[in-house]
Amino acid sequence: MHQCKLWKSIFICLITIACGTVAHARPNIIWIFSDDHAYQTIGAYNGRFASLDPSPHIDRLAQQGMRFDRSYVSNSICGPARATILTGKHSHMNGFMDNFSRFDGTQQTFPKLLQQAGYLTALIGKWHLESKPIGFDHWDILPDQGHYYNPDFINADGKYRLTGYVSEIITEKSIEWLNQRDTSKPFMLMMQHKAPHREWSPAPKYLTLYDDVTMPEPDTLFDDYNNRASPARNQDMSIAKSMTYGKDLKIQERDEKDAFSRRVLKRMQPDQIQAWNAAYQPKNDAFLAANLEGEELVRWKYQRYLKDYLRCTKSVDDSIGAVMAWLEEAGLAENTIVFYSSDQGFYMGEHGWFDKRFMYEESFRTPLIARWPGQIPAGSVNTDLVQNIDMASTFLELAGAPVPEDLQGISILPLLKGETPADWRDSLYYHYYEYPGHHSVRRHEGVFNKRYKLIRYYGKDVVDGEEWELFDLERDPSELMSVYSNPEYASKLAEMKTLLVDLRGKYGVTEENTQPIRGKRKKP
Ligand code: SGN
Ligand code: CA
Repeated sequence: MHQCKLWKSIFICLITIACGTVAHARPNIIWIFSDDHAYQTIGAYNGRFASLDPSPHIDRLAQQGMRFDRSYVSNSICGPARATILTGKHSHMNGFMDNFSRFDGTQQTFPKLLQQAGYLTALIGKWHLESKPIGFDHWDILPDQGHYYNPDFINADGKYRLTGYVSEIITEKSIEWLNQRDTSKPFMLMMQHKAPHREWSPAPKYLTLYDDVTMPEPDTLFDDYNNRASPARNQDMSIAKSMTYGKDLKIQERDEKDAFSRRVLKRMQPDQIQAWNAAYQPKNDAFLAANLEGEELVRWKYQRYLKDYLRCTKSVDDSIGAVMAWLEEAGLAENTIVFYSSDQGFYMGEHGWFDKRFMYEESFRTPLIARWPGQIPAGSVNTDLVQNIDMASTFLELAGAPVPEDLQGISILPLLKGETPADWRDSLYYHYYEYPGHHSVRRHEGVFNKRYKLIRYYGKDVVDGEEWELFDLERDPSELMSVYSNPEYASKLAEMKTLLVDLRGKYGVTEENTQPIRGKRKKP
């Protein structure tokens, strides 16, 4: 298999070199990645916000390309998702298991392999892997989480600050790099946005967008967490209890810990503060006068959260529009494959939550859309199980480069062409490690096969050290009723437990390699 792929790529190389078209035969790759972008909020995914037209440019990518409806992550949290994409391996194999980790940049990554294959590689925006990027001809990154307003960047020369809004700056930097790149080589650009990560600070021009709209609520905004294991109840990521007034909800009068001022306001310039206050103050005054309580208060928080979040994703969407316009103008729209994805999904009030981490659908799934005219059928939808471990193999195959045997994913190139191999995978493995940590989501692992999902919570603060859930997604798509103890599901449960053992074996999961290494890095 490996040898065959190697010969195929040598053959492609020889042909392209013989024709003198190295730069044009292989596609350019643009990986547009955002932070915490929930598929439910993307127009093309036809969720409850579609009528607001929240993402026209992302939707166009889907109209001209392929939308993946079963795209999942292997560990729903930022740094680990990014390390998985770079290495094509689950967290326990690449060593980056939670946001306390530090990426070992000496290991094999797909950008390094693309460089070896003659690609120019660039990384612009959020990185969040602590160590310096390796394998990029050009890199210009946000330190750690980055800031929305007047962000700092780090490049090979050091740290510096720019004035402006982060999504716009990342777009400008990407286009600037595209304009001055060495055009004799094909390129791979990772344009990685900070938005729409918490604390959801919108761009000045979108501060009042959606002011007149009422955001539709999810059915599970007031979930009671019955019929599930204890972690769903014991998390710290609810809109009702965990959202802060100052930083998250932008009510400066109730900013108990002065978090908003320290984190956001102190970086802003006078004109930015003025625009901010002009937009929020009247709405905040009305909120303070209303003295809301109970469910009404949760509903108000939900509205504020959703509006700010969608204002942030609007800037991400603009960025895609700008890059696509550049490609068109540069005559590269045909020979460039453009992907749009996010490091994981996010809760938009489902189960009463924000944040991610759980293996439940909203955070286990992540958007994935790809456009490559003439190669990917326009307007197509794929429902096969794909996972972020697959991207490295996909990029390498696209570049005609050898795909190392130790990658744990599978190239989705056949899927992109509309041809699902008969032996395509029918199940996925998941493992989340960051506990104790932000939002108090207990460690868990699980398996999923399109219909059934088995989750095993384990370790500290889990009842008796181990708790389980089994969901039948066909009957219970919102995952409100675990059937783990339901005798009707006894044989299904046995099958799923066997699947868990099998996938642990397949991916080399052991007790030893699933212990996160703590203490090497400051708190994220
Ligand atoms: C920060 C956020 C958390 C978030 C983590 C991880 N708190 O700590 O809400 O879960 O990042 O996010 S904040 O008050 O600092 O915004 S991740 O996307 O980087 O994994
Ligand atoms: Ca994230």
